[in-house]
Amino acid sequence: TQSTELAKAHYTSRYACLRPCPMECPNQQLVQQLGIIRCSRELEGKDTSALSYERAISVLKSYPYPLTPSKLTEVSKLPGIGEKILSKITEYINEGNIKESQAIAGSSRYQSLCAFTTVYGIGASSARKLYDSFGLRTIGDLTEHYNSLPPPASRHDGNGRILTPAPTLSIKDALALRADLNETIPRTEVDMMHSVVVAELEKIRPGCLNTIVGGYRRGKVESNDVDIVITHPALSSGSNQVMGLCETLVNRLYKRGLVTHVMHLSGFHPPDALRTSNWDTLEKALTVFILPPVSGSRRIHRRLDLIFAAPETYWTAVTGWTGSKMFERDLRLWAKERGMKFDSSGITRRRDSKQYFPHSEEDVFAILGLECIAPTLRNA
Ligand code: TTP
Ligand code: MN
Ligand code: MN
Ligand code: MN
Repeated sequence: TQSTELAKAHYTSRYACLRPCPMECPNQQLVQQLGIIRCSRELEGKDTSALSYERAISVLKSYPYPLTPSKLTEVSKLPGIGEKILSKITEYINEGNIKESQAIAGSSRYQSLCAFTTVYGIGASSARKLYDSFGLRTIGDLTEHYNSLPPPASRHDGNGRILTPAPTLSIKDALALRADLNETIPRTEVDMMHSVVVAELEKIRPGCLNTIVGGYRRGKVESNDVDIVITHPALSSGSNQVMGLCETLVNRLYKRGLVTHVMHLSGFHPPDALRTSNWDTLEKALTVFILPPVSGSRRIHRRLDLIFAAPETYWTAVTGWTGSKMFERDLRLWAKERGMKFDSSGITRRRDSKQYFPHSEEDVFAILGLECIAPTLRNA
């Protein structure tokens, strides 16, 4: 049904979804230094500049050779490498470091804003406000500040209904759990968390299919959270059963003491609650999870994201939640430029709203006219 001519993947592609990119690249140091500038632009609300850096960094991450002076001409022709970023790359090649990156990393404002955004729920603009308007500088200052505020006790929607039995994660809670939530999760523990969740799911609704997605699927040795996409072959998109399943599972995990907080449960929050554009319409729960106690071992709170899809959109959900963020951004852009709409909740042809129901991840790429890139090479 699809044209057999698939766009070929290559490191010079303008689209991240056509650039094979391993987890670690040959120019990791340069990428790290440019990352400091990107991060600073984002913290200062300079979103356009942050995005240019993000794009350039993504292109460099896919560049398969160690950078040397003789490679500069080729690098200057790569997509997204403008004059400004090229001068930083040149500086790095000649000097071994970038002055601006070092200045930023050493500035106390950058250090404070970075520290503030390690608290779940504090983004760049909140961080700036805490720094500029409240004069806060350290995590200690933050703790004092939030302890002096009345507790935000809004567990009800506008109609007085309880949102969920599990409490949401207030900034105060997030501060208390900061050490836990900032600790990365080794693959063996991701596997354990997955087994526990799937065992509970099986008790509610046997026969579900699921995939661990996100950074884990891209090969990350240590993840920041666990993302699982779930479907059931017998649930169709017309019914509300998938949504029911999301809530039932989360409530069960909460009652067992496995989920301690629920930051978002689809259907009860407006879609823009995540403050991300292009977000999908899938049912999902963003939670804090803790493994059952094992005698003698410390229990660490972990972030767990559960995403529920109807069987028809399972493979778009898996593709859309595998990432990376830039890979996903360019999948959407690529699709849009070809008259299609892609997100985790499906593929639609714009002209006649025709929907596609891929039978595999390869099928997702084929429908979009793309060569399929292995998940471990989607780190652009
Ligand atoms: P995350 O769990 O935020 O990121 P990650 O799994 O890639 O890495 P880690 O958790 O270790 O930090 O997001 C999961 C996937 O969801 C991500 O890989 C792509 C998709 N996603 C987007 O497309 N856009 C976004 O803004 C976010 C937050 C996620
Ligand atoms: Mn150029
Ligand atoms: Mn993740
Ligand atoms: Mn996640």
